[in-house]
Amino acid sequence: MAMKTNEIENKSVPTIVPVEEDFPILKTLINGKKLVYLDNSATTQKPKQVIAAMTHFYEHCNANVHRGIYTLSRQATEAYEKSRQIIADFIGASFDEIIFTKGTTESLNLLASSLGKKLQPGDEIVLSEMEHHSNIVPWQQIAKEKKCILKYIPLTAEYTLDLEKAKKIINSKTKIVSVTQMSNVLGTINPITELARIAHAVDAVLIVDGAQSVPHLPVNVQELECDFLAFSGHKMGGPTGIGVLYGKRKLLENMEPFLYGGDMIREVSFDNASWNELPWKFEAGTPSIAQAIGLAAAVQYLQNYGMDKIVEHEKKLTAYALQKLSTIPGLKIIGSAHLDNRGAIFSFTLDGIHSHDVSEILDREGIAVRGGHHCAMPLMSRLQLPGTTRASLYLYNTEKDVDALVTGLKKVQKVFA
Ligand code: C6P
Repeated sequence: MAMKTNEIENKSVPTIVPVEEDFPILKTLINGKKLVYLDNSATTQKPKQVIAAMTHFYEHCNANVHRGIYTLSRQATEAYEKSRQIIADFIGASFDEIIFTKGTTESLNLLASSLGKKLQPGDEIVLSEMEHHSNIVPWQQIAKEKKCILKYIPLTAEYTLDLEKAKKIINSKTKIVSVTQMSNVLGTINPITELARIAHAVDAVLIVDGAQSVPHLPVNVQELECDFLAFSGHKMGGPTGIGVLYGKRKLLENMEPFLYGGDMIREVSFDNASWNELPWKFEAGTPSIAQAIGLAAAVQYLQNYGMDKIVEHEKKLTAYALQKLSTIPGLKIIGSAHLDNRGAIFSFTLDGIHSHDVSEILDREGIAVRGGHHCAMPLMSRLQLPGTTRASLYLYNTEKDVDALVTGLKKVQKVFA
């Protein structure tokens, strides 16, 4: 028998301990070894609750949204829009300030395209040296098109942002400041509220790339004082193909749409069109409906577990991992040693061994890590590194996983000895 749509979002189960039980894939054998999944910055594994919410949607409620008058379409619309409210509440935003996109990349492209329309020659856009390509390339393109100037906040020797330099770089010509809240390479957590105040003092907008922070930290857009926040569902236990752009209502109201087509319009004639209200003005075409429902289930899963508990768990693991990794001769951590301003992302180099070789040999042990430039080539060139090996942890990782990594790295060193 079909469930009512509102049961989709409400049926998420209280946390089962240990949390690993919720993630079926973690039982998988890779090369005969139990999977040790340490590539959570790339994407996270999905709890049963998310898989069940999406299966339930497809089995009982699948229809297009905002179009049909029939029951199934109304149920799909209700579930989709309820998901938006769950996500809005999660980050302290309002319903109409949450735009569903494909992910962080699309959210940032939306901003570059839409805010870019209003830029004038000579206007300045300020980024940081630790940005992912998604928060560099769209701005480079707009800067070229509009003859604007790109500037970068440099790093300190501690792999944090140099705020004193930021205060000088951000000036009356600055229109946009766009920075990551947590670096996907260094793990550094940036002082967003301080940057927001610096940006607002010169009437610039502050955009936050939350791809790595929203899954791991309690994030509240009011407390951050940011104007926009971009993040991806798949990095927080949700499915791929869904992400979020939060924007302050007043700013979104004054922005032009990014994509044009069905659903984002109010009226269309042969010569002209007018736009739908927020948030649908920015959602052209059939959206990722099941994915939005899956993301809401992921948010509920994280809320049930507790974002504070995630912070606490990852802090303990970070202290443990930093200590254990420091026992490996020839291993250099590329990131801060201070627990206060870093997440559970560990980039490192191993003397004389390429990061791709490290990843490949670890894979033989069932350990998944990422090697290379991590889509942050400018940062790598700034650090004068060809790449790093990166282990990134999440709520289901344990000290045992860190031990497996350390044992695996010692094996890598033996292969190259
Ligand atoms: N970083 C990593 O392995 P998408 O691909 O749109 O979901 O997210 C892009 C993105 C934007 N900003 C930051 C800080 C990111 O870390 C990412 C994704 C992955 O580090 C894949 S390259």
